Amino acid sequence: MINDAYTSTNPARLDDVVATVRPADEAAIVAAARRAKTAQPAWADVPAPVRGQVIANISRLVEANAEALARLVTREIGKPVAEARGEVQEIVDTCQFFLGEGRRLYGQTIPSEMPDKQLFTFRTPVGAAMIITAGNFPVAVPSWYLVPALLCGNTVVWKPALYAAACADALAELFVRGGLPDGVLTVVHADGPETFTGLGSALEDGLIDKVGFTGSTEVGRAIGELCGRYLQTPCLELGGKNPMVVTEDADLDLAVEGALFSGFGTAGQRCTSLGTVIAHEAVHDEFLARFTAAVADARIGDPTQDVLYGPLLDEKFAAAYEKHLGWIAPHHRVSGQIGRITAQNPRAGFVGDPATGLFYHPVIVDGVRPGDELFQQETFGPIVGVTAYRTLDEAIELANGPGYGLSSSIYTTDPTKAFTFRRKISAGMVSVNNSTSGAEAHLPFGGNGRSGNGSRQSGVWVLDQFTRWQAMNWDYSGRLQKAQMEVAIL
Ligand code: UN1
Repeated sequence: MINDAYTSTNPARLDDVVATVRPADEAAIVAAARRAKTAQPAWADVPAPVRGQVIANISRLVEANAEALARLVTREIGKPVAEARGEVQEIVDTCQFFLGEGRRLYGQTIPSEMPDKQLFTFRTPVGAAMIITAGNFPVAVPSWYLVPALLCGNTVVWKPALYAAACADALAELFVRGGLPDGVLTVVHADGPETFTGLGSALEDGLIDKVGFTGSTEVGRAIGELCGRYLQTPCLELGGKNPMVVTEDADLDLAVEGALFSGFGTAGQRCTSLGTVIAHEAVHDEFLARFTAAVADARIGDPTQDVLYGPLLDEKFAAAYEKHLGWIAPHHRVSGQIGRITAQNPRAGFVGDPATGLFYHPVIVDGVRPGDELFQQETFGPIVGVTAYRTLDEAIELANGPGYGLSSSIYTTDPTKAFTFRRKISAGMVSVNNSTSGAEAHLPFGGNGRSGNGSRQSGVWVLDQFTRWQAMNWDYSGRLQKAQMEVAIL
């Protein structure tokens, strides 16, 4: 497999080849790691404000090339162009946040328990990082790693998803043009098995000091185990089964809008996509009726047009999603058609020609229960479960049930319910009267349980992923003062 070229195709027009790459073997991955490790000390010697200037250059270049990059995202992974533009904006937002951090990267001065002695803390770069990313956000989510990692003085080997190879190359080119010296950022295109063995060898040889991974819980667990062997804590951003609670006092139209966007936007292929709506029994039927009507009205199809969603990411994701459709059980109530949109299984008002790409019907499944796979597992496709609850405690128990813990949301006009939900939900992110997806780029992003290992990306919090705290003490008393042994109590 590794010597075969990989072709990345447009999922909306499968005969459109976007890129052809030759996946790297294990030795090439180790060589890239060695290159990053070798380049790192000189990059760390560049003053942080100057590294911040490079991030500023990157930001300007991304802005100047925003439309072309957004169009490429749409072409390579089928994301509707309005969303793709938002994704590119998310890179700019990330750069804007961190370019100023180059002039901060604050440490602390701390009093000593002894006279004539001063304590300090410094943030030090971790070293060489290997960043492995999914292709559903082929440029924004990688930038969440690359920008802070580079700003903090680390070098990076970036292994993007093969099906998003062209987007990765385009983004990396803008980064390098922004002023990164040779070896500071290397893109490696590789299949999963070679990435895993290559990473293992690089860790064994001491060439990689930090791993960042965004992808499935299953692969994240394997990477976590591998890193643990080398006493490393990777940054793991994994799946989600994100719940939305709709209380009896909620604004139902707002809740429907949120469910439509986070359940079916991006064809449900965000880690923050809505998994299950948990609606109070008093509003369940009304919510379901309005939600079903909104979905029936939605435009789906050609992602270069104004559509709610386009195709699934690639053939592999489409095949996996078809298996997940098999989780629909006899006790479920399904509205509308299911499966691939074809001439035999058409959708009224479909935009474009369904035969050209990987287009799927939106599916609402009412009556999901905790015993169902559909209730417990991430589906990564345009399918949303609905269930009813009686008490808020029951709703929260249902919301926590699957054991993920990335994003969550509650629609309510009652602040007590909102704050109770915030306190009792096990999730890294909580929205009130807003959808589960669409996190802003300067808040901590990450999850609990099956969604990750507690690491947080974005904002100042990610600095703790890409720097280590170094403590320093400076004794200017001219004698040996011993901590804990000579504190004078007045
Ligand atoms: C992902 O799907 O990996 O919050 C990230 C959101 C986006 C990021 C999703 N800003 O929906």
